[in-house]
Amino acid sequence: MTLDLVIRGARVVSGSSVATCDIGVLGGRIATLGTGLTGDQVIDAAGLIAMPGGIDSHVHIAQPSGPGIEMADDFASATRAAACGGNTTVMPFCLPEGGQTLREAVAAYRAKANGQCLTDVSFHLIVTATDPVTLGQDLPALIAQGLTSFKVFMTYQGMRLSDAEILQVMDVARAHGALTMVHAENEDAIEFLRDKAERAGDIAPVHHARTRPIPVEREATHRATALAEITDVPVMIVHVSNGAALDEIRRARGRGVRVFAETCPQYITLTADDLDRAGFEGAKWVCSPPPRDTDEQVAIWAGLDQGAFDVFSSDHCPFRFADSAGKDAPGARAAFRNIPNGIPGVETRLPILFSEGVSKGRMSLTTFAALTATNHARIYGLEHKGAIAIGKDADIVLWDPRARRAITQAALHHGADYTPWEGFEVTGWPVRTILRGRTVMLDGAPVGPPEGRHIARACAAVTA
Ligand code: DUC
Ligand code: ZN
Ligand code: ZN
Repeated sequence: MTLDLVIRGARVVSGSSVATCDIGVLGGRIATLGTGLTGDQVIDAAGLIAMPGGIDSHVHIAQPSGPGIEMADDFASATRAAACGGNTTVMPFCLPEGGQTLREAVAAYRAKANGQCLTDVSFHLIVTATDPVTLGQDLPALIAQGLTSFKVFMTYQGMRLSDAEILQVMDVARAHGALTMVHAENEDAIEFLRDKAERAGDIAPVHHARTRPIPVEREATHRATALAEITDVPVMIVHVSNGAALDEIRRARGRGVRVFAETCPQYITLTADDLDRAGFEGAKWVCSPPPRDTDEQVAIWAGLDQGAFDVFSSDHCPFRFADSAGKDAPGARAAFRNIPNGIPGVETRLPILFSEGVSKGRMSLTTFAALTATNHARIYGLEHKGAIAIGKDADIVLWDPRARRAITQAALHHGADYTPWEGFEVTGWPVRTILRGRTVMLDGAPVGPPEGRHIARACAAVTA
């Protein structure tokens, strides 16, 4: 057997083991692991760490975001940034807009992505309607086509579902074997606090964080897990930002509810003080749930240490600061209510966790691989992804664990015009990303052409 590619001499992170060996690739799949392998192409990876390519199961790309607000990334720029950050698969959302059906939305997102992507792509759905066609026809058909997970929102007028509606959606998930992801924040409480803040003239970006305090998320997290318990389905609580919400998840698990939990870089590195910068600058850190404080960072780290989190995603949701802070501000758009919620992070997720976790001795290489790739594949049903193992897609990222750098906007590849981590020092950086055996990033530069594929998924971890 002549191998197409041999990656020679890296420390290979495979399942629960780390060993120095060669990886042999044939036809885009991992064919063998061993020593002394030869092949048509050989990559000398001595001194590097080979990890499963990152899977970012929570990104927003080219998603409509309100009147006059464009997302900063299309599929070309987002997947370019993803590949440069060590990822081989991203999982964006299909959000129906302007009366579209879910099926029409999926077709539209696929069209936007076709031929543009440097990484593989597998879509989730966002369910914002519970009419009979959506629940009775579209959702079942799309699940059968491999879109086996969907997000529901408990917040945002126009997107939020009531508890009754969430129960209906979860019931469809149960009947057809899909996974429900929940954005857990109590909209009524936010609206109450936001109105009060506005009446007091408190419209600066920091009031975004102050009007979404921890109880808003804690209460909704409890409710989401209770709704999952009532319908007897697994649930993924996305972007958990604090210890009290995580405690609700622990308690639900204690009752036997199958609750998966996700956290993100912003909740271990940023705080609400970042939104409290001079003028309108704090808008660069507006995301939901908002970053909290250093005590909550400690609580999230404790969760990571204890295995309470299943996945670590970016929640990449990029906007251009210039669009908010441009000639219209300060004015109506300067009010925190009108700042689009979301920050860019698909390119910085892995370096931040590698540096803060692995390089600082808080996290093993195998836990890092689980949180950034393996668990995403297992939970969302990416059968051929997420591990360096024979038969899996040859999706591999090579890390230089000694590389030290400061994150800077100038060196990133996303469409946003800033990074919330400007100047953040990291140790460890991905130097080569390989998608199905082909290099898509080398030494920080994307390598074309964009040959990323749509990946349909088997049923998510609903039977696990
Ligand atoms: N929730 C997300 O998951 N992403 C961006 C905005 C939001 O509220
Ligand atoms: Zn959300
Ligand atoms: Zn999101």
